[in-house]
Amino acid sequence: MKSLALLLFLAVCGSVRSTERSNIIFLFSDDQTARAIGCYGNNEVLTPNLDKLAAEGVRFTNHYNTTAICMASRCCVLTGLYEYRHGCNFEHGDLERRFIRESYPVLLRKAGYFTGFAGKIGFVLQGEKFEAFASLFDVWAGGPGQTYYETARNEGIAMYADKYPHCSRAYGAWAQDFLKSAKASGQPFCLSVSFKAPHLPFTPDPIDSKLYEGKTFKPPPNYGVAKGLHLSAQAHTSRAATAYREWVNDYDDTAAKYYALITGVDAAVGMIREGLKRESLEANTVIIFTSDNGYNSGSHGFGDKVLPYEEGSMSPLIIYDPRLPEKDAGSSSDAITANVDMAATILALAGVAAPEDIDGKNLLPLLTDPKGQVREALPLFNFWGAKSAQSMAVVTPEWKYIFWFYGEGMKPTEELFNVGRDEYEMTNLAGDPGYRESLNAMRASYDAELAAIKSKVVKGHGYERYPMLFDRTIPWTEKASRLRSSKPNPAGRRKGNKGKAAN
Ligand SMILES: [Ca+2]
Repeated sequence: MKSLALLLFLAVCGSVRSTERSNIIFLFSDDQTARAIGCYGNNEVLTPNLDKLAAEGVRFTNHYNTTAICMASRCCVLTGLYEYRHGCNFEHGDLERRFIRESYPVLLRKAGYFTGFAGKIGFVLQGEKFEAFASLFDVWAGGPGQTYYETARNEGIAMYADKYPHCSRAYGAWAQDFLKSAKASGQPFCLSVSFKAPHLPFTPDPIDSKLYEGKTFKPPPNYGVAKGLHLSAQAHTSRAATAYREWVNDYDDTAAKYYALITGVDAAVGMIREGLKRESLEANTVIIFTSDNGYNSGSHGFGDKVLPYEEGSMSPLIIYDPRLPEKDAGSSSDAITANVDMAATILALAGVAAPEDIDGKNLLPLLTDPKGQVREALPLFNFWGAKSAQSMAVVTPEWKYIFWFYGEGMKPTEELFNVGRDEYEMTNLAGDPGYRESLNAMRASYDAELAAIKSKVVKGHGYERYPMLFDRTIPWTEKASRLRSSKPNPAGRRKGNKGKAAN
C-alpha cells in the first residue's frame, strides 16, 4: 500500500509538472563580488534571506561574468551571447533590436508568460529612445542610466517612496504588487528585478547601516597594493588601479557601506519570498539570484571591477527550485558557470527553445548533479577602456590563463593561476617550467576562443581587430604598426548613449 501511495503521489506530481509551467524570478544585484555574501563564507555581511535561499537551493562557486562591467554583462544575461557577438559595451555601441527580440523576457512573453522588469537595465537600444523598453514587457518599472538610491527619483517605483525611501526595499514592495498582477493574469510569469545596490555611490538604507556601525572588518589575504605587485604591468594601467580607491583608503568604512547595501537587497529578497507565499505561488516559482559583475574591493590594491581576476569577474549565483529533491537542497556546484548561461537556463525552465548557437548553457542539469560540468573552459573579455589594460582570459575550475597584448613600455604578458588551489591569485605560474603542460593546455583553449571571435564577431561594433590584437604569436611591434596605420576604430563613431547607458 505504501508503494502504491507513493506511485500515486509521484503521478500527481508528474502531471502537475507537465501541465504547469514554472514561474521565474530573476534577481540581479549590481557589482556584488562572490565573496560578499554569507553563504559563500563571509561571516561579516548579513544576508539571512540569501543564505536561506542557498540552503534550500543550489549555490554555484565558480560563477563568472564573461565581461565584468554592467552594460555588456547585462546584455550577455539577456541574450545568452558573449559581448563580441551582441556588440553592446562602452566604445562599441548600443544593442541592436534584433538581439533584444531574441532575449529571454521577450521570448517568454511570446510564449505566453506575463513579464515584468524593474530597476537598472543598463543600456539602450540602438537608435531608439529609452522608453522603447516599456513595450517589451507587460509591466515595466525600469529606469535609465544608473537609476537612484532615493526611491522617489525612480519613476517606476516612486509610489513606494513614503514607506520605503531607499530603493532596495521599494523594489521588494513593487515585486510583491507585481506578483498580485501576475496571479490575476492567470499566466505563468517571469519577473526580473535589477537592483541598484551595491553599486557606487555607496549609499545604504539607514536601517541597514545601523547593523554595521563602528565595526571593523577583516580584509582578504590578497588585500592591498603590496599584494598586487606580482601582477601584470598592464593591469596596473587599468582604472581599477587608479580610481575607485575607497576600499584601499578606508577598508572598514567602505565595507560597512557595501555590506549594508547588500543587506538591503537581502531584505528585498525576503519580501519577495513573503509575497510568493501570500499569493500561494511559492511551490512553482524558481528564483535565481546573481550579479552583473564582481568588485575588486581592494584585493591586489584594485578598486572597481573590469579586471579578469577573481574578485572583479566572479559573482554569487544561487538557483532555488522548490521542486528540487530534498537530497539536492543546499548543495553546491563548482562547474564553471557564466552570465551568458542565464538566458538558456530561464528559457529551459519555461520549456521554450533557446535561440540556436547562443553561447550560454542550460544549468538545470547541474541542480541534481553537483559534480557535473557544462563546459570545459570559459572565456573572459575586457575589450574596453585603455588599450594597455585590455585583456582576454580563459578559466576552468583549476586554472586561469590571462593574456595582455599591449607592449608599449611594457612586455606583452601571460599569467597562469592555479585558481583551484591559489584562489587569491598570488602566484603567476606562466614562467614556471614545472607547469608547462598546464600552460600549453590553457593556451590551446585560449587560442580556440580567439578563433571563435574571428568567425562569429558581430559586424560594425569595432571588434574585428581583436583576433589580431590578442593573437599570442604576433609580435607587439607588428600590432603597434597595424594599430597606427588602421583607420580610427569604427566604434569611435558609436560611443553608445552615454546619458542612458551605465557602467
Ligand atoms: Ca555592475
